[in-house]
Amino acid sequence: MSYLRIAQVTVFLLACWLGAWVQAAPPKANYDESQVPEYTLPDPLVLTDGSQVTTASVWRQQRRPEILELFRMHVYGHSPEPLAEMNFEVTRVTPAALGGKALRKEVSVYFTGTPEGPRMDILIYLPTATGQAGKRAGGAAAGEAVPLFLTLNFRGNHSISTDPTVPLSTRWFRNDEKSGYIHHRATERSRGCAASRWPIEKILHRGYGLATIYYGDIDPDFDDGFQNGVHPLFYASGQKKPAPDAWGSIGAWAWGLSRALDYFATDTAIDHRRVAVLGHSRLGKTALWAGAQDERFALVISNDSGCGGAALSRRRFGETVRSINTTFPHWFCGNFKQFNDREDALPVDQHELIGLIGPRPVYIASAAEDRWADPHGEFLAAYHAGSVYRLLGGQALPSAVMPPLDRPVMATVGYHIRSGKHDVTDFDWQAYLDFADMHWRSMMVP
Ligand code: GTR
Repeated sequence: MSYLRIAQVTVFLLACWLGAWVQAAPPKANYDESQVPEYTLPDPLVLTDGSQVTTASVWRQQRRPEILELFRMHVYGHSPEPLAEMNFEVTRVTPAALGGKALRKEVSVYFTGTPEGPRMDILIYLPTATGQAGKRAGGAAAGEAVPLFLTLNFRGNHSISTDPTVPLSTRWFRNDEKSGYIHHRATERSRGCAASRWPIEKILHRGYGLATIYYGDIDPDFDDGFQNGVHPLFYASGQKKPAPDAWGSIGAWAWGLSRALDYFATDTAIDHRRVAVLGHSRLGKTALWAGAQDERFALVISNDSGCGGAALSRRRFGETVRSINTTFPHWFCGNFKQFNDREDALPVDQHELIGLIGPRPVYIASAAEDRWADPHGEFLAAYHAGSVYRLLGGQALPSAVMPPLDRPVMATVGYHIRSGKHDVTDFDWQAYLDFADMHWRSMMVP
């Protein structure tokens, strides 16, 4: 072959490769507010038959179930009831953990009723009478059942503090050599690697407990066609994967949060009527979905949850429905993929997810540098959930204009945009503790 011929073939192959690459590459994310398309949000207070919802009872009996079903059918999928055999085992109680400040409980939830089957491990810290006596704002005083924050974690229960006696998780993890996750397993070096996100002592000091579960206990976060985690427990004979309108991973993680609540209802040391469900990022999406479905969650907090969480899908700012469905095909239900590049065809938008939580307190937090999550879209969803809150006697966000940086606004709906990046910081926690105090003070046992 002549050099000319070789050069021609090379150019041709390069052009083919480039063409294929351009086709496969997702469109560039939009970060320009002026490029946000015109859109019309579905009205949470209009029934599908077009009639207006003007009373709380029509909301409760008709519109709320309608919206919930739309989210189940098109976004997160339907989740099953837990198996009747499910049970709990308190595997260890440590009365003076964290230098005496906490009572620590470890609880296993056996989804099929036996330790051999799939299980999730809940790590619980409750303030002790000796360490944390005295009157606190919204949290428990000595001897009372303790209200708590329930939060899934990304890196194993052992990652939230340097407490050396928390067992190292033996589950699958995403590799991260720097933090000590090697060959998909946690090593001792990973202990406490996420501690900056978990101000345990501050939480205890305010009279609240903290409960956490590694989200991979419920469903490992990678796309394996739903062969591991809890999904296969519910397959009919011969079934290989969930139906297009059945739960994906977010649905499963949210389901796990409800199973933790099932346990709390059996533990007299915990005030299960005051459980705040809180999550960051994909787990913020999960917290919102858990709170929307399960009305036993008394308060819901979304930290930087973005697309498929608090952010309005129709804005297509930062992460879009197509990009999330492409990178994480296992998070939502199969049907959600029909809305790639068709956000306007969605029968719901995320302000209605927040509306489903009403009239219970909900807090949406953004971070200024977290543009991928569309802070403005998160704020607007919280704002537009306001009509539902007002109908139900709650207080909506007062203004359609975002508050200044680092200035939390707290009504029944709360919101802040803090400076900095995608993360959970002490500033965020300070706001969440204040928000819980504000709403739960009145519920304190006199
Ligand atoms: C990103 C994803 C976001 C968010 C985040 C996280 O890669 O695009 O939707 O969930 O991960 O969970 O950390």
